[in-house]
Amino acid sequence: MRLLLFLLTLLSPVLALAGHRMDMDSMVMNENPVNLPEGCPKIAGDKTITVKAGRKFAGNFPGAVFAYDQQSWDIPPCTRLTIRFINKDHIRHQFMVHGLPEKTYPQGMFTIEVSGPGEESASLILPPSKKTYLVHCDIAQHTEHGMKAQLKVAGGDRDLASLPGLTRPARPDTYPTRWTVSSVFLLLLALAGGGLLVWLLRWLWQSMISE
Ligand SMILES: [Cu+2]
Repeated sequence: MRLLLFLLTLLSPVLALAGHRMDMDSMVMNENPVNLPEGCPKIAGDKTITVKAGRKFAGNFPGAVFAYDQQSWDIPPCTRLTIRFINKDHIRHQFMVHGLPEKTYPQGMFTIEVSGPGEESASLILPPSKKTYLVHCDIAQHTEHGMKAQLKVAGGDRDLASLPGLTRPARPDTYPTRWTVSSVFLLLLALAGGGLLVWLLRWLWQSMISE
């Protein structure tokens, strides 16, 4: 028994370290540094980008809570792109790309996820044609709150909407007045009330000066 306790004491720093490693856990889905997407005769080149994610990058954008440190990247076709994804927050964030060719990327997706703070790197080979891919964090409400970007290949085929600091929302956030029977009634009531008040004040004023 004593020997066991002694061994456990010796092992405790190792166990603590192992626990710490589990704190910062990360996940990569559909990494692809080798398979050429259809239409790419060879890997055109290698490129690495560093993407930071967290609350602190939302500061410049009104209404945003989370953001990446950059909202748009433009990469040549058939490039092997390595993404170094750094999560600065103490919660989970993702770098998720959509719309990739499904033959090479199941469900057209590529994802790096980090429960932060921490970082993870992974590579993918980009397709050959001019297209804009959606990049976002799929954790509930993170996209709506600003964690949205675009990855353009060969200049892209468009700009996505609602990119913090870059593009306008697809649907403007307006609050039009809807006229219903009850809203018209309330408006008339308010007008009548206002008229009554003015009449009452005039009556009071006149009765005061006539005294
Ligand atoms: Cu997130």
